[in-house]
Amino acid sequence: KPRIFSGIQPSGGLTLGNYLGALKRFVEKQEEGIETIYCLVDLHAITVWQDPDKLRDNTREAAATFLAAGIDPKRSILFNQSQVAAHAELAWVLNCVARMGWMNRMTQWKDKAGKNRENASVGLFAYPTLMAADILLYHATHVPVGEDQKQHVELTRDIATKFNHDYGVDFFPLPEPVIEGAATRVMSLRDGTKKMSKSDPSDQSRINLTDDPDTIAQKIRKARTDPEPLPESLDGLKDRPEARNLVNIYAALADTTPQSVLDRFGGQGFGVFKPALAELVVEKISPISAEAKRLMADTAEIDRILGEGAQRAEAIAQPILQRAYDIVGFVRSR
Ligand code: AQP
Repeated sequence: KPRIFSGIQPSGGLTLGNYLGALKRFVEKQEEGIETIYCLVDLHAITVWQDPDKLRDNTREAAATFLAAGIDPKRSILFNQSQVAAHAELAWVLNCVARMGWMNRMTQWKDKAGKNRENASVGLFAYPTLMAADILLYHATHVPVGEDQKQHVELTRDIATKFNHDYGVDFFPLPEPVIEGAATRVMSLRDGTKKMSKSDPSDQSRINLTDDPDTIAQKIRKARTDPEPLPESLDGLKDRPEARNLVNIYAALADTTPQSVLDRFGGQGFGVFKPALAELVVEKISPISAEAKRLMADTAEIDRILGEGAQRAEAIAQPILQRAYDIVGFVRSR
């Protein structure tokens, strides 16, 4: 039976990239009636230092945004990772299964640690084994993610395979990454070769789900582009990463294909396309941010929803963790 698990780090406010690559699709999966488990991965967030008050705020704000975007806490399980200790516990076991060489090849590790690896946290290095634990703890079959997380889901499959092999069991199913839609990798508005990221120092590089309509319009107006009009066909976007990014964003928000965006706007300049895109972004994002703001007025209710989600997650995770402990050979006397 398919079961979906995915997560987002509350390491800042959510961006349009998180929305199109992840959250929008989380809602679609829920609507398809699949069992869905969504996690605000606060243990992952602290792999890079977070101000504690901001982390709390960001976690609640992310939860409010999920709810505002259409995640129904009755049909999906929504919780924050640190409330279910089994994530950290299984991650330890998987740290002992994964190999240094595998982890060293992770591009996110290389990008985030940068040149100064000696000074990166051990947690940042171990990020992918914690992610493998998140997924395997629920025997999840499908993991909707943006393009950037594909490598981590593939590593999860390698870890599951090695665990099964090392212990001679057929215990962890191999999860599939699900990377769908027109905007699986939304790029920075300032640099079409860099992904849009909530931790980019430049606020102009991204659209935050909490930006007001004027800010959204201003950021899109100022987004870097080239002087050419939009082409008639996709081929014409090949060496134009900034133009391609804006077309993909439009297509994803309008639930259509990049080609049909070009059918409509091909031959027109950015003077026409950018205002149309800004209007569409505002139309799709503003109701979510308004509703999230309204929900944030009652943080006790948000905390209650996360607590209830954590209890339901725990009920699935505990038996799987206990079984993994048995397989590994830990004595269980209570
Ligand atoms: N630019 C993006 N385009 C499409 N999908 C994206 N995702 C993130 N950025 C884009 C997807 O959002 C989900 C949650 O990501 P995350 O918060 O766990 O971490 P991340 O991938 O490292 O995202 P950020 O925004 O860049 O966070 P920071 O800056 O804190 O590292 C994932 O499914 C991801 O693919």
